[in-house]
Amino acid sequence: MTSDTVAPAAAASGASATERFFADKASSAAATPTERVDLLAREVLDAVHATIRRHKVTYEEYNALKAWLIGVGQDGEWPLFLDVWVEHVVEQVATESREGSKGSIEGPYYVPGAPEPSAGTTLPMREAEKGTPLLFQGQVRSVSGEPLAGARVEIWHADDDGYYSQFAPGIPEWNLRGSVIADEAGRFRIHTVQPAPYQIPTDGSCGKLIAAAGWHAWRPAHLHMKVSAPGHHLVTTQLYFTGDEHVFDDIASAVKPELILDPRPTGDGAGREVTYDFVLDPA
Ligand code: MBD
Ligand code: FE
Repeated sequence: MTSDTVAPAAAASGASATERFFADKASSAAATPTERVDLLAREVLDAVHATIRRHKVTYEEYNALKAWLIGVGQDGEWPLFLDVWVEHVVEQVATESREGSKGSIEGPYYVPGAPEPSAGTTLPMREAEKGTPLLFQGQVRSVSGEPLAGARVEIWHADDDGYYSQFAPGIPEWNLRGSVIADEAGRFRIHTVQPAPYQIPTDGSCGKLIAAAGWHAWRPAHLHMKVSAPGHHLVTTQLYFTGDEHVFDDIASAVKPELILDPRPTGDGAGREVTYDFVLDPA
């Protein structure tokens, strides 16, 4: 990724997520058994057919759908579409028997292999990174209460303009991304900046759907996290901020009450700090 000065273009973020998906995850698709594909494909199609009958869908509407579906692929926005409107239910089903910390969707903008921050536990950021400084700290424990020494806390989030590094142009490669190792007591401290509320790209096909349906494109400001330790289930989650206009009105339906932070001003008044502990289920 070049670090030029082009203004970030939102639709490019959706398309970059397609390349990212193929690089990391697409290969796992081949293993789905025939009976399972038959069952799931038939039920989804049955639901589509039932909707067409119930609402007497016209040829005009059918062709509008066709054009839109073709456009989603052309724009590279399938990962964006699926993660915004479908993933939250997959996440709910995948984690329903967990006792530890609540998870949330991964979304399209995770990149594996973020560096362990060199400047102590300050995330990589630009010299004049905009936004309120935020100290995020806590402890990683097992459901049994035992601290998990050396747990890995991965974090990635948007900048103060709502853009993610590696998905919007002009941002240094690992900006606001890091992988922090907890200490002997399972504790971690991460210095970053408060992310801004995030508007999903409005200039591609997902934006067209939002406009055509009269919806809004906003997600509340959020920190993405992956927390892991040997012998435990990895937790993928997101943390939000109390008072955010969209905290109960997330376009991606990915907020849970347990995931809302309430940071307080730091002693010097320059920033905010918050403590949040993670609890991992044994594998
Ligand atoms: C995001 O930043 C995000 O977290 C999700 C789930 C979808 C689109 C953009
Ligand atoms: Fe996000």
